[in-house]
Amino acid sequence: MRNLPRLDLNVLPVYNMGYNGSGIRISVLDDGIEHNHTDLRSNYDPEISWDCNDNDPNPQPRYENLSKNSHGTRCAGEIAMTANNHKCGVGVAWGARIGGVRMLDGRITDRVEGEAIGFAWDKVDIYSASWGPNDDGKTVEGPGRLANHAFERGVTKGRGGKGTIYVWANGNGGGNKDNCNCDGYSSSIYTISIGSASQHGLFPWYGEICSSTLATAYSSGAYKDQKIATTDTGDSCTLSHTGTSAAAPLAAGIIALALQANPNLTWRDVQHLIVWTSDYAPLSNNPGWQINGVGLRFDIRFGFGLMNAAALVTTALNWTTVPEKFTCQIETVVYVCNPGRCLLLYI
Ligand SMILES: [Ca+2]
Ligand SMILES: [Ca+2]
Ligand SMILES: [Ca+2]
Repeated sequence: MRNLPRLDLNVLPVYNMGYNGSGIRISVLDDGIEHNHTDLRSNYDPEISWDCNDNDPNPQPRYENLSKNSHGTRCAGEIAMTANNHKCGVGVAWGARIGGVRMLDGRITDRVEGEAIGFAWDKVDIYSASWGPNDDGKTVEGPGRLANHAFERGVTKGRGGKGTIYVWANGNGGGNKDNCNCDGYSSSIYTISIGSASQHGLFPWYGEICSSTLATAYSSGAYKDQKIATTDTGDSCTLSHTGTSAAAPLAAGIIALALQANPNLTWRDVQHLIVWTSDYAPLSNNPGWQINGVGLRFDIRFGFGLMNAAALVTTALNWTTVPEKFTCQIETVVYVCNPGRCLLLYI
């Protein structure tokens, strides 16, 4: 393990401060959740769970074979595995309530997305989503009318008006030169777009670049690098959860710790806090970091750096709420010039 950067998201100091996500409700929008899993069942929250694919209240995954449709169960475990029960591991927010919406195991329409993104919006604090448009390097797609409506309702009315938090994986299409700027879910202002870093603090082969990447969490990297340990279907455990799919739920768990510490945080506060407290240092071996206008380091692969739970929670405890979102519109000015004379057009 020599020469490795700091290999954690700095959550242990937060547990010592007494926070474990208790009281926070998180919903994983995915291919289902094995809610009777030994390491999930005590934190499972049926009120915020639903099956959009079969239109019933039970989001249990479909068992065609055990490894298929395990994605949602794996993501849920990272967030809220039970502590000290000799099973699998410990979720980042092991005291939080975890639910799931089964929505990826069928035809994915705007109706399904809108239903999932808005399911139990008056109860859910954080949604975690690790999906998006095809990662083929040639798809430009974003939320449709119903999905957008659900996002907007979440940030304006969710959490008693403070705004629901949407955590989004920024994609695994790096091998196809896919770019998350073309993914309207991860680049939405309403979502917190999370990239990944390998155990060596390097940008993984599957990672996507885009300006909307807000921060980074650890995940798989090159062939021999470690992957993420979590719950798996069939009441089992895995050591091989991979991709940005595995990074975003870690971020969702960290945010749950901050929401418990300071329940007054708005959806915009959470974004600002991540910007100010994420770490450049563990990822500094990657070339390409820039310094932005307020002096923070930023990179289109890692956003503002590796998430730091202790820094996030400590800063959240003494935080002044940022102003509400406002929209600026500027007029585009075009000069049309002929020899000797220019016309000014406002568009
Ligand atoms: Ca079902
Ligand atoms: Ca456990
Ligand atoms: Ca993508």
